[in-house]
Amino acid sequence: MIMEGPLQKAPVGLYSRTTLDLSGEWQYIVDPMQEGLHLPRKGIRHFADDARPKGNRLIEYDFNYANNIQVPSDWNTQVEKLFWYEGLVWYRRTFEYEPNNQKKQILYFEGANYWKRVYLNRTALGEHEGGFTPFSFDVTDKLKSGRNSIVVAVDNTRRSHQIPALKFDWFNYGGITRPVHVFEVPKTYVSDYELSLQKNGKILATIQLAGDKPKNQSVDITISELNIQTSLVTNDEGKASIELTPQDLQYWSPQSPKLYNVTIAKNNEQITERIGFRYIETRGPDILLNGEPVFLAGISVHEEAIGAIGGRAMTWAEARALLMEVKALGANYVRLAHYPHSEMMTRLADEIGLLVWSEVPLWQSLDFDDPRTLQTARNMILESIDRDFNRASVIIWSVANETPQTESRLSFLRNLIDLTRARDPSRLVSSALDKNKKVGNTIHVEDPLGEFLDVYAVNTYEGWYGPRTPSQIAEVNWSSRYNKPMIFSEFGAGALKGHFGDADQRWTEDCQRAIYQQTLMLVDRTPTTRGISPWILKDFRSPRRYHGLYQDYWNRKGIINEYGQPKLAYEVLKKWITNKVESQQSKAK
Ligand code: GCB
Repeated sequence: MIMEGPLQKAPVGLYSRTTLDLSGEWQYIVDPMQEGLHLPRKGIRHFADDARPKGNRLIEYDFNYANNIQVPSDWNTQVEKLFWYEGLVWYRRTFEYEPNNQKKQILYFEGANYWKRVYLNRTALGEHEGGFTPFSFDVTDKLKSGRNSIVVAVDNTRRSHQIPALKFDWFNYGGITRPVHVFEVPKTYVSDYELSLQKNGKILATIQLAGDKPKNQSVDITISELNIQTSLVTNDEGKASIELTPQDLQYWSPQSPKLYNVTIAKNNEQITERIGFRYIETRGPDILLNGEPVFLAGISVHEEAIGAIGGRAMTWAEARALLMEVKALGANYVRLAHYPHSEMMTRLADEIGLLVWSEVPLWQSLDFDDPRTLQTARNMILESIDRDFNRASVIIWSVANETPQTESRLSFLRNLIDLTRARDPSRLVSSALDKNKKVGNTIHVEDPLGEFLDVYAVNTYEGWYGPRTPSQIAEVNWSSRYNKPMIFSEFGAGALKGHFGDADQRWTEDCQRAIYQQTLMLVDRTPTTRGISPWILKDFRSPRRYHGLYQDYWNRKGIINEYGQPKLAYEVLKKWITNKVESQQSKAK
């Protein structure tokens, strides 16, 4: 059922606003029969209504007697009996609030997996689909003075028209996995601002106002360190744009992740945040960062905390721990696989200097013929771009991973690529391709999707999934019909930490190391390679990894295990990446 709801494009700049953070204890009710979604009917009232029963009416649920759960959280790693649960769970939280009636109030979710319906004070606000992007509601006039109650129905059931669909190789953590906030903005407010460096060295700045009177308003942009202070006036659409000419701009790069304080201000609102400026483009097989060729040397990372439990809820400390592991390899790049990671991750990447590949969870087989799937994919990429447009670290939008080469998939992804480019011409578009043609020992990239990408990526598991032994990777070569940059977006092998043996013996650290050694030589002899992000930093939970001895529902392709302990392949990769990044820097000098 589609609810009518004031689902808004989430205002950007969350981390620069003062918010009431609703993290903490919520109550939850597990609803495997989906009873709570039914409209009120005799005897049962739907769970959005958390009022006390009147008279002798039978109500067979009560949030006040429900167990507590932390938000942000996934329910799987917090509640033992919900470890494997996929279905509907109701969350409730009450809080005191005094709305300022001169302002608008926004209820903002950083992310919850997968489908949600949100109620405030017993009124349905709307629904949202997709597990990894923010969504928000204008709750002005709906928030009361005093006690308020939010109820969220969250359902992580896998369905064929969803993204991802029925199968994927990571854990389907359900719940309100990212923080929830209430904040206030003026009646006319800054809903978006975007600053990006152009090839001509100027910064294109666009500001969008929304609310009551967005037209003909004066807004200021200040970047003191660059001697920029300017006033603009919004047009009939509430928008104002300008090209700024910075003096002595220090470009953002992984070696020098310079961020500037940028202030956007209008009469009754001021937002300050830190933004870096860099320019990314391709030329033939090269990727150029600020006009200089760059090799993207890094690794793939799932958003799962280091430690025995794993889990999806990310704290700053957990996010930092993951990205510092990437930095410790000497890397300048990270592939945030296979879905938009939390905003903390991209903000940290800005701060510590990592170029980012950001992806939407279009993974292998989806229902490319279902118009609902396309609509969801379009929303996901837009929500992702809206959130991260100002992150200098993000240079690539990846629209899909290993999708089958069919007609319907091609037109689906072309639609998505066109949308991505139209929305954000300042970044590169890529995808990890699948099923490349093998002729003898040569693997040839012919996927027609490659024609529509700026950078194409391939995943290769020679030595692991194929019949070859690690040493036989030496026979393999890659070629392509595209004169574009190529990234080896995945390669690797499963190894159980502490299990040693022969290089040909599966699950040993020795075998994983041999596959890394051989595949890195393959990377070196493939002339158009401009990046690597082997699979993967850390062992991660996956329901598809059944082997009782070696896996126990963990994908063991990490170069560190779940506790962060390195396997033998770690040093091989670290050495390769460090040399690559250092030789690139010395060439640039
Ligand atoms: C792949 C997928 C990735 C899997 C990996 C594996 O090709 O892109 O999501 O986890 O292989 O371990 O099989």
